[in-house]
Amino acid sequence: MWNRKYEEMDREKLQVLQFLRLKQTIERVYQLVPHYRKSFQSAGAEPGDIRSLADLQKLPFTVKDDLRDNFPYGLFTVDLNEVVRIHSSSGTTGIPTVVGYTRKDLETWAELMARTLTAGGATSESIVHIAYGYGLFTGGLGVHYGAEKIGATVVPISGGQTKRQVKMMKDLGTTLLACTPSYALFIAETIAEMDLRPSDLKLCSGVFGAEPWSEKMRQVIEEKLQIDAFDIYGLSEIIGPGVSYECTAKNGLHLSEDHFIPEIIDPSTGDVLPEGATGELVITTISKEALPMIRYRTRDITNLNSKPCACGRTHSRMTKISGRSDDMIIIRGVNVFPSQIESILLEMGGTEPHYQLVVERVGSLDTLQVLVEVSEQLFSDHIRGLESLENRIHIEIENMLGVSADVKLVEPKNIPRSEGKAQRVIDKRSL
Ligand code: DLL
Repeated sequence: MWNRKYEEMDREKLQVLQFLRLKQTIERVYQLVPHYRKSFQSAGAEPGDIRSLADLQKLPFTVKDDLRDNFPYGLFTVDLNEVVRIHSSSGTTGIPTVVGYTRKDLETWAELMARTLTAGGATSESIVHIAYGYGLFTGGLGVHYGAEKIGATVVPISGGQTKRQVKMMKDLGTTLLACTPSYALFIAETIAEMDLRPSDLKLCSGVFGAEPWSEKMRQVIEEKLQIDAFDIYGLSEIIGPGVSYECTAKNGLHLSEDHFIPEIIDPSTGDVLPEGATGELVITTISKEALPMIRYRTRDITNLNSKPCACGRTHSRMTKISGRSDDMIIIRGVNVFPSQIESILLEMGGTEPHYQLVVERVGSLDTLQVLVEVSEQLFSDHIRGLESLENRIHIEIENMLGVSADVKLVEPKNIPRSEGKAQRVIDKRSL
């Protein structure tokens, strides 16, 4: 564990700390950010009304559009001369949003990433290969500063040139890989293409995140790379990676509650749900300086559990993100998350973890096409085998999710590979 004092803090003490930090944060945004003052006032709330952690519910939510409306610096609580770094959220639509960090924010972020990487097996002896993109995306630099804080040896390779990446990992004796889960698979394929085996490398573990991935996908990655794969979660608006991370129990991601207060809400009504219920994760930052966030709606779907964990950490665990409320595809009224289809595809056998969902509207009817790659071996077998697999997947999706999908098996290596976040859904309805 990187920081026993905080990671194992008694929950009662933790709540006292949270309340103190929350009060300071609320005063700060109320005094310094016109947007928050206005939104608190229209909700009829003042900082003095927050007398317990539960009172947080009296405050309004913050959403992505608030960042856009106040672009670029409108929600910052410090002068620009105190801001030492800018990152940007990876959203591809609409006006971009930027986030800022003071020097202290960068220290907090490095601390959180040191916890994350330590939980994922890193020590000062590790050689950490960072294939998350460097730049405005928070993945590369976020992991970078955490790994340096631990004293690990950092290889800041960023994404791309996958064969060169494999060669570097082999030559340098890399022990820990950090990238998106889809890129980890691409790296695994490339290792095989280069006629290498996982045992030719010294990789022991990997910290993967920035996109949803199923439990089944973890098994595939662990098997193909012969490593322990850990899920790490975060978002730029809150700090970047380092918001929550898996420990060796691999039974939920510990959310650093000494810096963030999580809530789960019903995404349609905004009501706060009881512990254990699945809904949208809302986060309030309680230590950030440049850009504190009050009740930020992440759009990510998960649930929380504050029961003790086998690892000794006391911070609540969130289950793996099942999807984003805005990534959820609604096919003829049925809500479908790409990760549900991913699980079905990987359960089947004969398919590879490379797939795409194409949604179209024909007349007034939504159609869902599932494109999935088959394994080399199956592809070279009899054509009838392919047809029967298509049928079985079709039936399974219909049984499990209640939607009928047109399943199309495609040749190995025909679905585009990604070096960052994979694009799983192509929704032609909104084009
Ligand atoms: O993706 C930060 C990050 C970098 C996290 C590297 C982990 C590793 P954004 O680009 O702002 O930040 O995207 C944030 O990505 O709201 C989720 O929808 C999704 N996401 C991030 N981590 C996970 C994960 C980074 N482990 C958005 N599982 C979030 C599922 C994830 N989704």
